[in-house]
Amino acid sequence: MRAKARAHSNIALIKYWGKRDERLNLPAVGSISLTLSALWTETEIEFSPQFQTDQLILNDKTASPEETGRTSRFLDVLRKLAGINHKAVIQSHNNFPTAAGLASSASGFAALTLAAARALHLSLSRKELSVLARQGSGSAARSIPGGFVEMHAGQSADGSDAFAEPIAPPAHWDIRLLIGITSGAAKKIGSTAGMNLSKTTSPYYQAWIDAQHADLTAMRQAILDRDFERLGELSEYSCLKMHALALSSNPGILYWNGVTVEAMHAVRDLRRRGTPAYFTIDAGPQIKVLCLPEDENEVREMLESIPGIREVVSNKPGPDARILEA
Ligand code: 2P0
Repeated sequence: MRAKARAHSNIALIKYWGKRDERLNLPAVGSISLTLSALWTETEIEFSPQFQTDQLILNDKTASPEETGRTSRFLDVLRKLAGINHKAVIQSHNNFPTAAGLASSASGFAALTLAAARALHLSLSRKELSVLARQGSGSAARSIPGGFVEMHAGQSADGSDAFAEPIAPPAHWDIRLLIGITSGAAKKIGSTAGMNLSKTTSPYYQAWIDAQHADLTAMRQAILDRDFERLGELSEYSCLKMHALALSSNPGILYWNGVTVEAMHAVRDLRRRGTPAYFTIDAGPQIKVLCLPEDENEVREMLESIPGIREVVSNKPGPDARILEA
């Protein structure tokens, strides 16, 4: 009972921030993301009656009890579905720094969902896989499909309608997303804790929820129309609103470092000089820049010229999560 899967990370263009149910990890808002070509997780899992406990090995090191516990609780959901109680050994590799705002939980839980479902001989639709991945991590639901993806917040109490599906496949539109790495350190406050703090303390939380529908509708259309300026403007707008929510929590949550802020200004300077480039930032200090293929070199040079940017990773729209071995 063994399988190996690869899932690519994703970056939200219209952000998810806030949960309507913590136990089932149901998002309070829908979101729209781009699956990334260059960042992925490969996960191999084996279930066996011989294993006494679940064992998680992350990038060749035994994971912390917290990480192993979260993975174990997630596997319990799949074990229950399959009617199998075997423990598992999980080996997972990211080709990028873990937990620094590069959505390792997105690709990680998506790859784990796919590999574990196959190893347990569960026959599931892409929708069912996305519903399951969500229970590991909200953004993981969006890493089951490739290309341009929409996550539905859903309305049901059981979460069966809170899943992600493609808006358009990777070949629909060649846009680029460059990631400027400003720090390799783990983030200080995780997304789940940050979202809960915003929900319970930010005076702007309800306004954020109320405005999301319009942003999702506009972004869906921008993607279908291949309107890059619109996609970029909406991405920057949603990103800054999400960070305004984090900043207005009590105590305020600040995910940026100085380099992040320098880079935001540099992207806007480039735009003033005529190059359509737009930033987005997640729950960490990395800067992500959206641009068209013909402007990729210019954007890369701009990012590399900012002191404190250690590395720039270029992405195109990435593929669906898939089984590598079974
Ligand atoms: C997003 N983020 O839409 C938002 C924007 C980060 C900033 O989803 O608690 O790891 O596991 O559901 O998915 C990152 O949070 O959070 C995230 P949980 P997740 O990409």
